[in-house]
Amino acid sequence: MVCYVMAKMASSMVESGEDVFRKIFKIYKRRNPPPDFSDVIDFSKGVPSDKIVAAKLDPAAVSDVEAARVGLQPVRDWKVFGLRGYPGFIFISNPFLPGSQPFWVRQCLKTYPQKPNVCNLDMHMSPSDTQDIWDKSVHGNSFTPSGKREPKTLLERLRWVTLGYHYNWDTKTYCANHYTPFPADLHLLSVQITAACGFPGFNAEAGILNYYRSDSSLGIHVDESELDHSRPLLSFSFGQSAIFLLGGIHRQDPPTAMYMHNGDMMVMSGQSRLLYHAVPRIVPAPQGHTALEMEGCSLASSLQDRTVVKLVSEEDWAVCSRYIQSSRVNLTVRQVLGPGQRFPETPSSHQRTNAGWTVGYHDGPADGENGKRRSSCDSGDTVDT
Ligand SMILES: O=C(O)CCC(=O)C(=O)O
Ligand SMILES: [Mn+2]
Repeated sequence: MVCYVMAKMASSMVESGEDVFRKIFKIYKRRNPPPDFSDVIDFSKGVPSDKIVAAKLDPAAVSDVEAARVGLQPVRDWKVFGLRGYPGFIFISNPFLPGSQPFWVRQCLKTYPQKPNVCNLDMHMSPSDTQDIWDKSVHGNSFTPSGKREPKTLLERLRWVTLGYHYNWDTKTYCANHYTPFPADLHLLSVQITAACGFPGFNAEAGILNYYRSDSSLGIHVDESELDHSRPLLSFSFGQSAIFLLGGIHRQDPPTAMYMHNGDMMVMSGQSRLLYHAVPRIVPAPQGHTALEMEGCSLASSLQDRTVVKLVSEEDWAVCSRYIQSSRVNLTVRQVLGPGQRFPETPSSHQRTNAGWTVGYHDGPADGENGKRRSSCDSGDTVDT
C-alpha cells in the first residue's frame, strides 16, 4: 500500500514539479487535517517493523567507567537499531544514565550559547547584548528601555548555535580561520559514542545546535560541507519529540519517517552519511519522556571528581525543564577534516554541486506554517526547501 502511494507520488511529481520528499515533508508538517502518524517508526516502543534491523556495536571499545563519566549507560545495555535499506544509519534509543541528561540539557541551553560560540542572535545584535543569554533571560527584566514589554527572552529567541569550526550559512562552508575551541565535554561524549559504533579516533570539530519550538521545522538538506565524509555525523535530541525524515540520495526517493524522542541519538555514517533528511514537525513527547528526575543527579555528584557530567543546580534545572516542556534541542557533532587534511586555499573551492541540482544545506529551524527557512541573519530573507 505504502509503495503504491509512493509510486503515485513519484508519477504526480512530473505534473506538479514537486519531488516526493517535499510532498511527504508537507504531509507531516500539515496541521489541518493532521497527518496519519501510523507509519512513523517508534524505536522506543520496540514495535516490530520489517524496516528495523539489528545494529552491531563494539562494547569492548568503551569501558563502563568511561561511559559513565560522560553520563552513558554501559554500551552492552544500549538499545541500538538499524534501518533496512540504510547501511551506516544507527539509532540509539536514549543511552543516557538516569540523572545525567540534565547536565547535557543545561550545557545546550546555558553553556554552549556562550561566547566565543556563535548564535543566530549575533547576526543582528552586538556582542555585549548576546554575551549572557542565559543570565539575561533568567534574571533580566523583561522590559525594554522604552518601557515596553519584551515579547520573548533571548533564550526563547535562540534558534541555532555553532561550535568549533563555525558553519557559515551563507557560503555553506567551514573555514580554518573561524574556529573556537570545541567543548571538551562534548568531544569526549562524541568520542565514546563513535568508538562504540566502530569509528575509533573520531575528532569532534564542529557542532550545530538547533532550537525548535512546537511549530518549528527544518528543511530538506544533506550535510555535505564537511570535507571528510568517511567520518560519521552524530545527532542528539532533547526535550519534545520530532518526526525525522530520512530519504535517499535523490529528492525523489521516498523518505522513512521516525520519531526522535528525548535522549535519542542517531549516527549517520557510510552510505547513510550523505542522505537527504529533514524535520517537518515537532510533536509532544510521550508522557514521562522529559520528566528527568533530579534525584538521579546524585549519582553524578557522588562521582563528581571523575565525571564530566556535573550536578545541575535546582535553580538551573527549573529553567531547563520549563524550556524542554515546550521545545526541542537538537545537537549535531561533525568531524570536518580527515586525518592530516587541511582546508583548501580558497575558502569557496570546496563548495560542491551535483549535476542538475544544487545540494542544499539548511540554515536553522524555521518557525510556523509557511514552510520557509530562516536566513542566517534572520532578516526575512527566507529560502524555500
Ligand atoms: O534536528 C534534527 O534532528 C536534525 C538536525 C540536522 O539535520 C542538522 O542540524 O543538520
Ligand atoms: Mn542535517
